[in-house]
This record gives sequence, C-alpha cells and structure tokens, in this order.
Amino acid sequence: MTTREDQVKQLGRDCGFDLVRIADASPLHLERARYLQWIEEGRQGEMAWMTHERAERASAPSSLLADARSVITVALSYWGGNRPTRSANGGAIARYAWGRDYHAVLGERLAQYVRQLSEIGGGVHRWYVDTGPVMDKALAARSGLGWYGKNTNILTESFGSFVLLGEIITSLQLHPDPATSRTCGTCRACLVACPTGALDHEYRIDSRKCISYLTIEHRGSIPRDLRPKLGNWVFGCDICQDVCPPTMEPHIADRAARRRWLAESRQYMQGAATPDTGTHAPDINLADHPLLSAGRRTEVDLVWLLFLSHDEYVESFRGTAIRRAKVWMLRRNAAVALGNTGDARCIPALGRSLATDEHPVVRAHAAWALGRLAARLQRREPLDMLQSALPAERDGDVRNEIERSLEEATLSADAG
Ligand code: B12
Ligand code: SF4
Ligand code: SF4
Repeated sequence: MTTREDQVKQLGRDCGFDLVRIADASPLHLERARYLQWIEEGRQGEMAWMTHERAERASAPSSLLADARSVITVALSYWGGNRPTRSANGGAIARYAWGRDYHAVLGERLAQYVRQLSEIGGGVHRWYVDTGPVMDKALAARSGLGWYGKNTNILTESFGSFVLLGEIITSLQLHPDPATSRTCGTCRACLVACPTGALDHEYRIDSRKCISYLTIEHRGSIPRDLRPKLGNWVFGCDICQDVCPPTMEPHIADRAARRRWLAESRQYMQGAATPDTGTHAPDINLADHPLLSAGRRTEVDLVWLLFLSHDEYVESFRGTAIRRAKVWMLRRNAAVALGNTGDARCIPALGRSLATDEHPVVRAHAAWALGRLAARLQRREPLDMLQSALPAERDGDVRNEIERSLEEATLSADAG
C-alpha cells in the first residue's frame, strides 16, 4: 500500500532530488547548544551573521513556519567525476562550484516540489537551500539522510558527502524516518589530511583556518602562516572529502583504484603530486549533470585570474557559486596560489600585479608571492621587483608585506 509519505518522497524524486527523507519539526536542542558553543569559541570568524539569535531561530523550525509539523529533507549529488590533472599555473575550484550555482538549481526544484505538494496535499510549506536561518545538516542527520562526518559534512550511503542539501518545512503531519546508526567509526583521515588544522576536533571546524572560508568568505588579508597551506585552491577546498573513504566508495567502485585515489589524494594535499586519476575513476557524462551542464570550469588559469577585471568576472562566472567571492578576492587568491605552485614564467605577472593592482590586499599578496617564489625557485628577479615597488607604494600594509618578503626570502649564493 502506498503511504502518504511514499507519495511525498516520490514527488521529491520526480522533482529531481537524489535523496528525500522526512524529519519531525521539533526543536533541535542538542544542536542549538553545540552551535552556541561554536560561536562562543569564535569559530565562525568574520561570518557576522552567525549570531546567538541565528542559532536560536535555526534550531527551531517553528520560528520559520508557525504551523511546522514536519521537515522534508532533500539532497542532490554533485560528484562530477575526476579532478583534472593540474596544469602548471592552474588554480583549483571546489567541485560544488564547477557549474551552475546550486542555490539556483536546488531552488528551482524545491519551488516546483512545493507547488506540487500543495496540489496533492494542501498545507503550508517553506523551502530553503542555505537561503535562511536553517541548520541544513542537523535536519538532514535527524531524517537519516546521512550521518555527521568528523569533517563536519553530512555523509550519505549512496553519494558520500558530495551532496548539497535543502529542506521543506511543512505543516503536513508526516511520519518521520529514523536517523541512521552509521558513523565514521575510528576513521580520522580528514582530520589528518586537512592542511591548515581547521578540523582541530572531531565534528568541529574552525572556519578561520578553513581554506573554503579563507578563499570565499574572508575579506582581507589571509594570515601569512596559512598562505603556504592553501596550495593551488582559489575557490573552496575538497581535501577533507577527497580523502574520505565512504565518500569515494560510491564513486570509485573498484577497491584497488579507490586505494590509489586515496593515497594520491593524501600526497596531493602534501603538495607532492596531483591525483592524476584519469585511469582510476569512471568518467561521467557531464552533460547530464545538474550542476555541470551550463559551462563547466573545474580549474582556472592563475595568471588570467590574477588580472581578472570586473567585466570579465561578471561574464565568466555569471550564474555560478563563484560570484560569492568578490573579484578582488579571486585576484588575491590567485596571487597566493601562484606563490605556492607557480613557475618562473609567472614572476613578471606577479611583478605587474604588485605595481598596478588597484586593491591593496591584492598587491600585498602579490608581494608575498614574489618573496615565496624567490625562495622556492632560488631566483633574484622577484626580489628586484619587490625593491623597485617599494618607493612608489603608499599603503602601509603593502609596504610591510614588501619589507617582510624581502627580509624572509633568503637566497643561496649562486641564485640567479
Ligand atoms: C557556514 C557554512 C560554512 C562555513 C563553516 C562550515 C561548517 N562546517 O559549518 C565554511 C565557509 C567553512 C563552509 C565550508 C564548506 N561548506 Co558550507 N555551509 C555553511 C552553512 C551556511 C552553515 C553551516 C553552519 O550552520 N555551521 C555552524 C556549525 C555550528 O554547524 P555544524 O557544522 O552543523 O555544527 C554541528 C557539529 O559541530 C555538530 N557536532 C559537534 N560536536 C559533535 C559531536 C558529535 C558526536 C556529533 C555527531 C556532532 C557534533 O553539532 C553542531 C550542531 O549541529 C551551511 C548551510 C546551512 N544553512 O546549513 C553550508 C553547508 C554546510 N556547506 C556546504 C558545503 C558543500 C561546504 C564545502 C564542502 C564547500 C567547499 N568544497 O569548499 C565546505 C566544507 C568545509 C567543511 N569541512 O565543513 C554544504 C554541506 C553539504 C553536506 N554534505 O554536508 C552546506 C550544508 C550547504 C548546503 N545547503 O548544501 N561552509
Ligand atoms: S575544506 Fe579543506 S581546509 Fe576546510 S576543513 Fe576541509 S580540508 Fe580543511
Ligand atoms: S574521512 Fe573518515 S572521519 Fe573524516 S568524515 Fe570521512 S569517514 Fe568520517
């Protein structure tokens, strides 16, 4: 016999969701306490909208819909296939941002879902996809859609953590699904692999150290000690998911291939190699992928990004999640990535950025990158560029960066 819950879930799948579950809409007491503690510890960094008030609202579905009785949780998978082999001056983009903005993709489907729900069952419904004060992960976990990973993402049986979450808070009284009993067990791979130490406790992230936060949310100078750890990431970071065994299991079925991927991913994180997985993981048809069908950009040329104009930014990233970062932040991120991974050919570009970029934060990071390349490649040329930029530089912070970079870049006697 088809129950009302079966009907509701089928409707969700018909609207294009990979997973659909149901939770009750009672307050999330434990999660609220943990959220408040997290804020108390300052782990939200500059995300000033993450307040006590927000934690109160987010943990009570009835604060968003007075007549809330149930929450329908949904997930959309976004694996998207292999990370391409890194080219010399290529910057990495996190998978979730490879195509269309997920807020739009899930939002369209949720709006359709809500329309159809009203037609079959009446009721009042509000949908969210990171578009309001809702704890997407806590509700997903409560509904058994997945479990809380130690990397602080929700892991699902069928797609690992490569899923984006949304929910519908509804006045419909629906029988809730149980939470899953699965956990991470004794695994700690993500905590070990995270290059910046952002996962300093199991299940708890310090956003201030997370590459995703630093490249997307953080407006200002990236702490100097963290810059080398950013590698070539210019928008987001997938490291704690790429090394996660249950996340890779559904996508790379062959056990030996999966072991190679995980080993390579770990090396990649240490800057030793790039996971050239072309032979290890299956290709997928990107044309069919919900996020990737409209213009796929999995990697970006760092020198191009270093000089990105506002017009190019609007044109190139229209409709993608990348627009969350300001154009100058992308130029800043490109400078850091070039300092970490760039080759000698990018030195003149960094010199030009230091001399001409209108944004002082970008000039400061270009100065740092020149110092780092001088030391890494044992070249004198970047230091000459720093010296010649100093007299004309009027911004105190940029002058400091230039002076520190000159002090710290030690060259051996035979450097050219
Ligand atoms: C703020 C935010 C961030 C911040 C903070 C990340 C974080 N982990 O919270 C930053 C900028 C760092 C970030 C990064 C990323 N994000 Co984000 N982000 C959010 C956002 C907007 C709010 C999350 C939030 O409220 N955090 C506050 C803390 C307190 O919440 P929490 O992690 O759930 O805290 C719980 C745990 O600490 C847990 N806990 C504590 N102790 C213990 C102990 C035990 C035993 C257990 C079980 C649990 C537990 O309890 C707390 C309360 O529930 C959500 C969307 C939303 N509205 O929910 C997306 C969201 C979490 N992000 C998402 C994504 C995709 C990412 C990135 C993967 C993007 C990328 N590739 O760069 C990274 C992943 C980084 C990481 N390792 O988490 C997805 C995650 C999907 C999933 N499968 O889980 C979400 C849900 C967006 C969406 N709608 O799909 N993000
Ligand atoms: S996204 Fe990257 S920096 Fe952030 S916790 Fe995961 S591995 Fe660490
Ligand atoms: S890497 Fe291991 S500990 Fe981390 S989220 Fe995945 S299963 Fe959990």
